[in-house]
Amino acid sequence: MSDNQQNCKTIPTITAFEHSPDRGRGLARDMPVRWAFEEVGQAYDVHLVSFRAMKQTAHLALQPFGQIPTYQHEELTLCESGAIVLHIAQQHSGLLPPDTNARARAIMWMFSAVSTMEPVIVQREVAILAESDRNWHQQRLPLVEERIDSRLAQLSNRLGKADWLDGDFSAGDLLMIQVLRRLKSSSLLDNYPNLAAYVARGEDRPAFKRAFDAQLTVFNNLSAEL
Ligand code: GTB
Repeated sequence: MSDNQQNCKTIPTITAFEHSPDRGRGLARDMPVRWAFEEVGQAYDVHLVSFRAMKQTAHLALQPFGQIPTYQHEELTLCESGAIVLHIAQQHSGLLPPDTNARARAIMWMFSAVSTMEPVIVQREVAILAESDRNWHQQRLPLVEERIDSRLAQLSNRLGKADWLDGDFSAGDLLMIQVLRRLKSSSLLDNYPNLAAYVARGEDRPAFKRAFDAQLTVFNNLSAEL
């Protein structure tokens, strides 16, 4: 192997929407992965995929559910944005604390984001995007929003006046903030100024801004082509 080959490190490749339905608002799940890469200073490539390609054999081999994002680096292929963020956080310093117990708690918050907060928030999106023509929609939406509100109240109580959920900013905050960002087009965060400020603090991080700009560039380039 030449010196050149030895020094040549490969970089991970992720997949993202070619045409993101969020129109560059950074709500699709490549966003937390991009953000994690930016936080730890890891360069990455992005392979853009169409909705059609996501359902075809080549992509299904990477992501059995036909979704984005995926992660590929050397021998490793991953899907699930939470698992990808965890892998990045474990490979680099900066997103998980070195202390064993603090690290376990940061990982706990990652799970809280994707398994306790996100499902109720996704239910609201499903209600609005896929169920608005059902005759029970007007009854269901307030119920879904009450469930979200209850989770927000609990999270708000726990966060209190702290900047982050447990000490320094961690991958737990990254995923939690990304999940809460999905409520920004609603008024649901208005009753919880500490959560709104928490989201704003996350969005103010230089790494968030770089990740956001990168995904926005995909949308802007697409718009320029049309
Ligand atoms: N649990 C998986 C993960 O975390 O990686 C979920 C992945 C997922 O839902 N991916 C979506 C997808 O590929 C994109 S992010 N959907 C295509 C399909 O299922 O056919 C979800 C998303 C889409 C659009 C918006 N938006 O427009 O605001 C926000 C979030």
